[in-house]
Amino acid sequence: MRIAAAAAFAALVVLAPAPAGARTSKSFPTRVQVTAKEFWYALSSRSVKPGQAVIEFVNFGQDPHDMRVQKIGTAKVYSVPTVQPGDHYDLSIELLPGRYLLWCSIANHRQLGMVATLVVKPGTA
Ligand SMILES: [Cu+2]
Repeated sequence: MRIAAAAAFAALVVLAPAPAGARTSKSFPTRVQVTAKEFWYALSSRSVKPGQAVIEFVNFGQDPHDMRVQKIGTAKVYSVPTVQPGDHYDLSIELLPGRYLLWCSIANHRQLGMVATLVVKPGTA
């Protein structure tokens, strides 16, 4: 009886539907963490592979910060809204091969150093 129940449970687990929004398969989104502080950005990886990614923006500073993300040579700009100190925000993004510029759009933070480059290239972990 217990074995049968365990088997039934295992079957349920196997048959459980994928979470809503999950893509077809095996590939999990790449995660990159951007740490923001006065006045710089630090990236957990300087280069990542193309594809679906989550850029986790974390404000370790004492002032509010935000982030703009733009693939160099293209017009589209992704936005992380203003994040308060100690808070974070996950930006889902489809990364294409190339270079992305990241910067804070608040006041003159970009000029003060809150800018970074993320390289996206095939073959990167
Ligand atoms: Cu800022």
